[in-house]
Amino acid sequence: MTQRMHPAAALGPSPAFAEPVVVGKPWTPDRGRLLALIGDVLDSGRLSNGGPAVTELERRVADLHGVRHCVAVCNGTIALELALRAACLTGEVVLPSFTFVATAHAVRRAGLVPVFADVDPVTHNLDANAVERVITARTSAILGVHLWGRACDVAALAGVARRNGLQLLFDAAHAFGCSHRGRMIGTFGRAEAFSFHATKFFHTVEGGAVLTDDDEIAESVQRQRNFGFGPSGEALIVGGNAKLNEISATVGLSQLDSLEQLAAANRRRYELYRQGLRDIPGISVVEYSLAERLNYHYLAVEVDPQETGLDRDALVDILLAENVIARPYFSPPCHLMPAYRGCSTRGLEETERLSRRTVALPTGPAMSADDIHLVCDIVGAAAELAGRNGGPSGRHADRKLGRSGSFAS
Ligand code: T4K
Repeated sequence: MTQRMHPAAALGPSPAFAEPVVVGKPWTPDRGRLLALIGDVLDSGRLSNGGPAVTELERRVADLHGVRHCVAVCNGTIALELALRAACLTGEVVLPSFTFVATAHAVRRAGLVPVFADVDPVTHNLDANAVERVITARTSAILGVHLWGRACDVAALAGVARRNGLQLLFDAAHAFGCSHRGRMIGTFGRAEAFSFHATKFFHTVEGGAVLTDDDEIAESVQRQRNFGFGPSGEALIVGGNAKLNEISATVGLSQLDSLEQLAAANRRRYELYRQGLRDIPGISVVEYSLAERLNYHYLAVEVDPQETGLDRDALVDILLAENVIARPYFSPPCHLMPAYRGCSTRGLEETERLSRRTVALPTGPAMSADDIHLVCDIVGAAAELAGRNGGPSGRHADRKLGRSGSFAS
């Protein structure tokens, strides 16, 4: 636990936080109960291959999201890849570049060609007009990403898909327990893929799932995850091993009753950040629609270098020196990573702008109110000093502030 300090002290020679505070610190509700449940799994002797914990997890996650099928797998990247394969796509898939690179990897790993379309500057999600501009005769699907747990413009994307004869799928890695217009994310498009990674709102340490109302997709993902086996035990297709194990499923089950409590705790932290950052010029916290069910798991902030006086990377460095490990998500965007050299880089202006400006700050139950006040104080003091020293460029601000993170006088 951190002692709250005056920002001037926080930006002094020693870091404001004695220990690093991170984005995505894994959460489990009750360690004693969890360890007892894991003990039961070990005692049962059934550790994998579709045991009772995975089956129960699938049923409860499907019920929670109001969807016919939840097929649990070993991680979110594979969930997406298997969903894309199950949809029998060909050629090109349109997706955002402003996402975690796993989205693009899943497309490539499924033998498809990723074509990046720009995102909306306000929602950070795929811009339906930009999608329409990159569709060709080879396009077979649109893959939206509900970034930060905020839903894509599902209706607009569905319209584009319908007009062009395309399938629509979603990467819902950030959106567990979130709704869109009162309907749970997980029920849109032909299928949605979730990540249950340790850093996510709901986790199974590693894990993921495909949620779908489509029986064919569910059956295909079930086969693909288990060596292609059909009901007879013979391999009907060339499958792999993408199974979730019983201990991971148990970690997930231990959280399911506490998700509302966690979302409420995250929301309180979101409000504290909003208040604490409200008066700092050029710093804006992503907005959530309070009418929706949300997990408030990501505290994403945009930094306007002209107004703030320092750029996102300079701010990340200053926070780092204070032991605040902020994450410049998603930077670089997928299309600028070496793995995607050769993909079209045109028309991605908003993506590139956001990837220079956006940063995720630590939140979640491990962050106390005092911790959040302190992070806000650091951001405020950094912006104030950068503003006083007059430089909108990160490098300029950096010189003024000192690379060590303590402010040079
Ligand atoms: N689609 C989207 C939109 C995604 O965001 C992701 C994953 C996927 C698909 C793929 O799902 P998975 O295949 O991962 O299930 C992290 C996560 O590893 C990744 O799951 C997540 N998105 C992404 C946004 O963040 P990195 O490379 O930033 O991870 P890392 O190890 O640097 O950790 C991030 C932070 O979490 C650090 O501040 C440290 C903290 N952390 C992490 C772990 C694993 C902990 O405190 N404890 C831990 O055990 O990717």
